[in-house]
Order: sequence, then C-alpha cells, then structure tokens
Amino acid sequence: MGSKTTRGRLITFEGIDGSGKTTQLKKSAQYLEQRGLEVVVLREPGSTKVSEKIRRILLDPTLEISDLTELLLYEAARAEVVEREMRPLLARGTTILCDRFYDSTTAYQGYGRGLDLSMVKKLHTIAVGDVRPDLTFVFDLPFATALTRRGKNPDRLESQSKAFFRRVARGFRELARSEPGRVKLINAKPSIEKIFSAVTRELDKLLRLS
Ligand code: Z5A
Repeated sequence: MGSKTTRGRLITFEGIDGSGKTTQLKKSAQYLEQRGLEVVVLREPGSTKVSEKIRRILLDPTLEISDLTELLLYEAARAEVVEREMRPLLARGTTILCDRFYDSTTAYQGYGRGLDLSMVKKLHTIAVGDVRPDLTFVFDLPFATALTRRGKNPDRLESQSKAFFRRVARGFRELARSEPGRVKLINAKPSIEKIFSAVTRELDKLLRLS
C-alpha cells in the first residue's frame, strides 16, 4: 500500500441515478477553478483504461453478474483509479472531484444487494487504503423524481426494481447519519441553482474560500 497522501483534497458526489450529482459536480469544478484551485474530475467506475473497461462490463445490460463478482469488480476498478490517479494527484496538492466513490458500493452492493456490510467495508479499505474523501455530498431525491430525470436506455444497474433503489437511498441516508462530519445530505428536489448554493457553502467551509 502506498504512503499517506493528504496534501490535496478528495470530494465525492453521491446519490441514486438521476439525483443530479453530475450536474453539481461540473458546477463545483468550474466554481473551484475560478477560485484558482487545480481541479481534476474523475468518475467511478472509470477514469483509467482498465477501470473504464471494467465499467463497460458492469453496466452492460446483456450480462448477468453475481452479486459478489459485481462487488469485486467495483473494488478492482477503484483500486486502479486510486493507485494510478488519486494518490499522485493528492500528493501534488490537487483538488479531486469524483463522481461516486466507495459510498456507492456501500449503498448499492451493501444496502441494495444485501451483501454483508462489514465485508463490503473491509474491501473498501483494501482498495483505497488511506485515500478517503474529505467531503462527500449525497444528493437525496425520491426515486419517482429521479426516474423522470434519467435517460431513456437503462444500463444494467438502472434496470433494478423500485425496492432496490429504495434500499440504496436508505443506505446513503444511513451513511450521512453515521458520518455527519464528512457526508452532507443535500435535498436534491429544488432548482439546480438552489442546490448549488448548499454545495458551495460546504466547499467554502472545507477549502476556506469565503
Ligand atoms: N455503482 C454501483 O452499483 N456501485 C459502485 O460502487 C459505483 C457505482 C461506483 C453508474 O453510475 C452505475 O454504477 C450506477 C451506480 C452503480 N448505476 N445505477 N443504477 P453513474 O454515476 O455513472 O451513472 P448514474 O448514476 O446513472 O448517474 P448519471 O446518469 O450521471 O446521473 P446523475 O449524476 O445522478 O444526474 P445528472 O446527470 O446530474 O442529472 C440527470 C438529469 O437531471 C440531467 O438532465 C440534468 O440536467 C437534470 N437535473 C439535474 N439536477 C436537476 C434539478 N435540480 N432539477 C431538475 N433537473 C435536474
């Protein structure tokens, strides 16, 4: 495992599909760049050649994948992006904005699939070591509203049942309850601008920008 790399910041954006996390991440990147920070945007699974290949497997709606294999593939994609991208960027002092990270695995594979949460958390530690988010946003939106915001062709995960997404949303809320210092639950129902002002309040606090 690599040495401690904490000079930069890691900020992660989470929520069920269609919750608006990517919209808020893009606005945040612009906001921070305008304030002179070096910002890199990553996504999970993805952001390296190997992780993007794993992403294609994971989202392929024609494949059936067992729950444990799915979990291990997400963690494998994560180990790759942590070693190849995050550690060097953090060591350089970069602010990383990542679209999803290990909290998605806790919510989707732990709460959604029902895999043992302590096993899931052990695997996070193996995959990321000491590379932990400094701040995490969870965009909280009722499933019915999220559905209206999604694209037309569902990927393998998006084809899951309403009950699955309810469990995932509950998982994200539990995370916010158990780690209130790091995980900020943001009401994702209002307008993009209103949500963004809640986001910038937290960014300013973390990065002492105001
Ligand atoms: N997954 C997993 O199971 N385990 C893991 O460990 C990880 C992931 C890391 C890929 O995720 C899948 O992998 C995902 C979870 C699983 N699948 N599922 N189900 P992804 O992040 O790549 O894809 P996604 O979850 O489908 O996200 P997305 O398509 O990027 O959507 P989003 O980020 O939540 O929303 P958005 O793109 O910002 O907004 C969607 C639309 O709504 C868009 O037209 C916006 O303009 C609009 N929007 C945004 N905000 C608003 C507001 N406030 N009002 C009205 N309209 C809005």
